[in-house]
Amino acid sequence: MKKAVRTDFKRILVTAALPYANGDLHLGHLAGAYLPADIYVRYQRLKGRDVLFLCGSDEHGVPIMVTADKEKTSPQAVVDRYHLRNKTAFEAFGMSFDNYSRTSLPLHHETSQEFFRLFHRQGLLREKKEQQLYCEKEKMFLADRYVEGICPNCKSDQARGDQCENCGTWLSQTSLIEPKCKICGTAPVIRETSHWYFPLGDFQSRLEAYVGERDKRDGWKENVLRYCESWFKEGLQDRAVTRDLTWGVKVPVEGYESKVLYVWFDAVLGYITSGKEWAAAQGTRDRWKDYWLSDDTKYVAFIGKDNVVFHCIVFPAMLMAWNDASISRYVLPENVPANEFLNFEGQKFSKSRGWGIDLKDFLACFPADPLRYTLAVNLPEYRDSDFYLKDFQARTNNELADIFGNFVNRTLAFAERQFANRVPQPGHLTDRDRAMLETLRIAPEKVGHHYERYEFRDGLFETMDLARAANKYFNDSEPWKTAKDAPQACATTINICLQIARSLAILFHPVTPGISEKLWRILNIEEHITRAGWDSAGRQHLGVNRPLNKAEILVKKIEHEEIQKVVKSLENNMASTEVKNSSGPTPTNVIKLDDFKKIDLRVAKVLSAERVPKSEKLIKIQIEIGSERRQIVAGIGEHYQPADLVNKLIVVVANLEPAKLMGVESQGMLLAAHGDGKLAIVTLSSEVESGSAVR
Ligand code: B3M
Ligand code: ZN
Repeated sequence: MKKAVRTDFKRILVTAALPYANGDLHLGHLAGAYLPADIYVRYQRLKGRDVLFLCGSDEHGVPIMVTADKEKTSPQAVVDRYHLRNKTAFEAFGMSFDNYSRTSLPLHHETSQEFFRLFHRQGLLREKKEQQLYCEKEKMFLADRYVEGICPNCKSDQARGDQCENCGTWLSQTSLIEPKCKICGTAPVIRETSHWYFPLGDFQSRLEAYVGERDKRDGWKENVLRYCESWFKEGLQDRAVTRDLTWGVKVPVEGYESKVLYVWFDAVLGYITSGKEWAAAQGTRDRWKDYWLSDDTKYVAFIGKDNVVFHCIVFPAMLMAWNDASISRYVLPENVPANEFLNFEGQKFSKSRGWGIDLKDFLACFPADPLRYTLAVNLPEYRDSDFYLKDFQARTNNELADIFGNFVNRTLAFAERQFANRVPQPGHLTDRDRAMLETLRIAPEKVGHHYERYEFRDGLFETMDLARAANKYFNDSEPWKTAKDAPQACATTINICLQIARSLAILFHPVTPGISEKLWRILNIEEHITRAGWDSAGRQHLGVNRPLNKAEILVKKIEHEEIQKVVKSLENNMASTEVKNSSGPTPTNVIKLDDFKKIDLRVAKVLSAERVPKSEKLIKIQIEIGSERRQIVAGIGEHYQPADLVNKLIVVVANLEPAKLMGVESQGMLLAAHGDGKLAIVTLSSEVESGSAVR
């Protein structure tokens, strides 16, 4: 069943996650939170709604301190640099924030301390003594990411003091196995310290009710609901909201002068600060309250999937706690449309491996709109998705240029040649004309229906479909023929096509604002496009005889060489990070070649395979390793059919101690790649003898 969306509100408040000012934005960030937020906001503004769109830099937290240590500079210098860079890149990308703030502002420190003070005064926060890791060499407690070690849950060796990125588990740092100080690499000791805790657990039932009710009212995304459910199922716990660090918002309580607020405590409040800063800059100091402190506001918080718990659970609980204790009442998110992740050319973006493209580098090569279009088509709305450079080129050339651009160019060329570059007077309407106008009439509603529901891919698809229909209408109407033998019919066709061009400018505006505004100028319309209004795209607005401006190519195609240039710079990036990485400190998880050689990897040929009875996962496989026969059992049954395996050349660990799986003996283990719920066994593509060694 389709879920409802809430429409009974006066204003819309939209926030997009505050990016850390600790690195450059890359394309993955844009697909997660920023582009969807911008499409939504631009659409709502076209609908004539009162929207406030806020963002800013998240400038606290340990990673920023680590960067500063590494560069032998101050955290402030680091955030100054990246704040400016990210703000500039966002502007070039066409983000239409009303304000882009930063959390190192004194105004923000005041906002955060106000929240903390109120909670503290109310007796809501609990002070606890606890054991923390302390580095005797650096003379400091190793909060959060200052410590790394082995995850007690999944055994990944890159778990950090607050979280294991591999399995997503929230960790208490003393549970890390073999912890090491991130700065000096030595093993820390345990020392006692005290911290303030927010009683998140006390809010569990209210939070569950909140999520359920908002979902009913505004149709939350399934992925977001699932994350919330799993948090609720585990049971919410008290969370420490202070840290033994020097960079951040000072804890406004006696005896805590040397501590700061936990970065997530202050970061979510950065949205509120951004509103305050905006209002002050407008000369209307209190106007932020119209949005933040009003029941008539619909608040939508756009984020990436890794931030769900903070926005659907922690932040609402903080706002509930504030509202319980104060006469001013903050609006809670009506919806938190979180996207999954975008990969780049089939792999995760990774700064350390130099994999991926920063926004500013990309925009140095290409304009923003084709990028916005390609990202919008591939948004990871329900599952992780991919950005491929080839796809970027194909989408730009075959869709944006060949469908939308081409339709507009042909129409304008006809208007210029046949009708002195004016909107011609239409004549009698044929069935085809009427059908086209009907398609046009319902288009804004169709696209808008999806945008209201945060279904941006579908909305864009409908938009491009209108351009497709328009191209077909142009072809079927054959104006190049009617120009000669039925000028009235030709005038009708071109009039309708010009009307559609105007409509397309409006309907594409949320995704490709630059292209739309260019088309708007060519159509010589004075009124600002946002004023024209979304719904007007269903009607014919261009008056007969209105003069048009000189046409220009609407969408420039992307040449193969331009793509190659990007591929080259990507390769250079990777090469230089490899050099950097290899000259850096020795990772703690290296093994000796001799250790590796102990593992006897062999090519094996699959002779036969069958499922282990009563198991969905296990497949029993008979293999041949040279002249030897063996049986192995592998947990690949959810990904492979036994028949798919026969005759495949696979790689097995031949000297693994035999084990029993569901009572069936396994004499070895096959190699398979695991990732994101997918699994692929390692197979050899060219013939090698079974029994060959793999090194
Ligand atoms: N800075 C994490 C991130 O950039 C964090 C978001 C804060 S939102 C208040 O993904
Ligand atoms: Zn883990």
